[in-house]
Parts: sequence; structure tokens; C-alpha cells
Amino acid sequence: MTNEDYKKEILRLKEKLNVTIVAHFYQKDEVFDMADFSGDSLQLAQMAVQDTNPFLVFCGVGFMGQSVKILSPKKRVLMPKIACCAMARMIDGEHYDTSVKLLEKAGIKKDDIMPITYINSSAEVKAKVGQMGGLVCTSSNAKKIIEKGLKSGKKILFVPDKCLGQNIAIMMGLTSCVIGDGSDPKDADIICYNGFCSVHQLFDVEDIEFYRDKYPDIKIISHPECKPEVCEASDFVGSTSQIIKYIKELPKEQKVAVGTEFNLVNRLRKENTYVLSSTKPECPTMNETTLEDLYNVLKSIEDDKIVFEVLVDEEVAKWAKVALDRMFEI
Ligand code: CIZ
Ligand code: SF4
Repeated sequence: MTNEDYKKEILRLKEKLNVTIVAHFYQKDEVFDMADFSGDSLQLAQMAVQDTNPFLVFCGVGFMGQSVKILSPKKRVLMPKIACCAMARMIDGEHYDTSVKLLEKAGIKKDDIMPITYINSSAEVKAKVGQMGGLVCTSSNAKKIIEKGLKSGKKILFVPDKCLGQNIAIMMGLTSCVIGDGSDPKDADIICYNGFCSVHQLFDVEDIEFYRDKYPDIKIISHPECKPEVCEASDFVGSTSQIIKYIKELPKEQKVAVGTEFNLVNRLRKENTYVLSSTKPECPTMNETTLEDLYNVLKSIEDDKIVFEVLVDEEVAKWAKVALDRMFEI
């Protein structure tokens, strides 16, 4: 089948089966174009809760489908590929427990820790955080959530993205450390787990200098998963939805160089928009989903032989929902 055949079949199946298709901003264009809704992981989870169709097909990575399932347990959530975000895979429940133990060894009591997990984490990690009184954040609301966490008077344990944790600490004038970096975690306001996004690590200060030399008036935009020195040298730092909004409000002739996943940057504005890297910053897992996969998952509903359904253990879902709901309350 050609891509055109797949597109026709996807539209036919979507109508026939009452399925809602959602796609994250980092999905390939041809998959993105098939979606009823697109957005960042938080926007998509919120849309999914309100959607009344019994089936939802989520084109994105595993933790995003899991979040929808946790928030709308009655909905049947399917993913064309169970692709796991590389950063989310850097921490599981055991790594989380070990991190807490390491802090205890360093003299910080468990009761004095306020854990916050970036939404890019497994349901298991979200559940551990929920059980310990903590909450979830996204790149759009991380500052607000950390501010709230600090009001408890406890130390923040921020998992898994050290860059997001460090960037927020810099923005708020706080101290931070990374577990295992040799410093005393007691001296830090925000203690970060040593996880990162391999795609956003591709952006360097040299890339910024290259563009500033070439186009002195250019605006440099980066995602808070980029390294702290990159964010500090940027004109604007924001989540995917914040980046889109920021660029939309700029005059058309304003040149911008953007440090985030390629599919989104490429879609933003064809002229005057540059990718802030000499290497193509494609997320391997986001790019795994193809039109054929989307077609196959829809066909599996039609044939009543469902594949790639997202299921979350009840007890894990219960505590992960506690951590997600605490974020929504703020
Ligand atoms: O939460 C998301 O969708 C991700 C992974 C990034 C962002 O900034 O929106
Ligand atoms: Fe995960 Fe990075 Fe891909 Fe986002 S771009 S899904 S954080 S690996």
C-alpha cells in the first residue's frame, strides 16, 4: 500500500469505528496530519479526558499513552507503536528507591524529601512519587510546581531530567546538584536525578554562536531539556506549546533558530526558521510511528484482534493518578 492508500484507509476506519486519533508535536508530518488533536503530552491528556469516543489512538511515546489511561481508565487507549521515551527509560522504580536511599545515606530523611517527576517518566515512577507525597510536572508548568513543592520546606528530588531541574533552579536563583556528582545534596535546594534527553543534548552554545554571527538579529529559542548553558545563552526557553506560541507572535520576517525536536521545528514556519544544530535532532522513538503502524492498529480494532493496548496495573495507576491530580490542582 502507498501512503495515500494508508491515509484513505485510516480516515475510513476512524469514522467507522468512532476512534479519536491524537498526535504529539514530535510525530512525523504524515502521522501528525491524520490526528484529530495535536499538542504536548499535557494538552493531549486533558483533551483525551474530555473526549467521548471509546477508543483513543495515541501517536507518541509510551508515558503519554499511559498518562491518558491513568486519567481515563475506562477508555481503551492504543498506540501504533509502544515506543518508549529514552529519558523516561533512564529511571524505573528501583532506580527511584536507590536514589531516595542515597539521599538518606547523605543525611536527608525520607520525610524531608518532596519528589517531583517530569511527566516523561513511567507510571511506576509516578506512582512512587505519588506515594511519597509528591507530584508530576511538565515543561510548561515545572517552575510553578517546584515553587509549590518548596513551600513544604522540604528538599526537592527532581526526576528524571537533570537539565529541566537545573534550568528551573537557575531561573529561580536556587542551588541544585545531580545525584552522584560528588557534591553534598544537603547543600542543594533541588536534587536532580542524572537523566537527560539525548535529542536535546545535541544543541550546543557553539550552535548559538554560529547563528548569532551569521544573523545578528536572530532569536534563539530552546527547550528546557537542553543543557543549562544553552538555555542561558537563549532568548527564549519554553515547552513545545510555549515555543509555538512565542514564534506565532513574532513578525514573519524575524529569524529564529530553535533547539527542539526536528519534526516540530520543520513544521513551525518554513522560512526564517532554522534548526539549532548541524545534526538533524530527530527523536528516534517519536519517529518510530508510521502511517502503516497507525493503519494496523485501527485495523486491529475493526478485526476485533486488538494490538498494542496500553494497560496500567490498578495499584500503580491509583498512585500515579494521585501524583498527576496534585499537578492539576495547581
Ligand atoms: O510534555 C511534552 O509534550 C514534551 C515531551 C515536551 C514539551 O515541552 O511539550
Ligand atoms: Fe523523550 Fe527526548 Fe524523545 Fe522527548 S525528544 S520523547 S524527551 S527522547
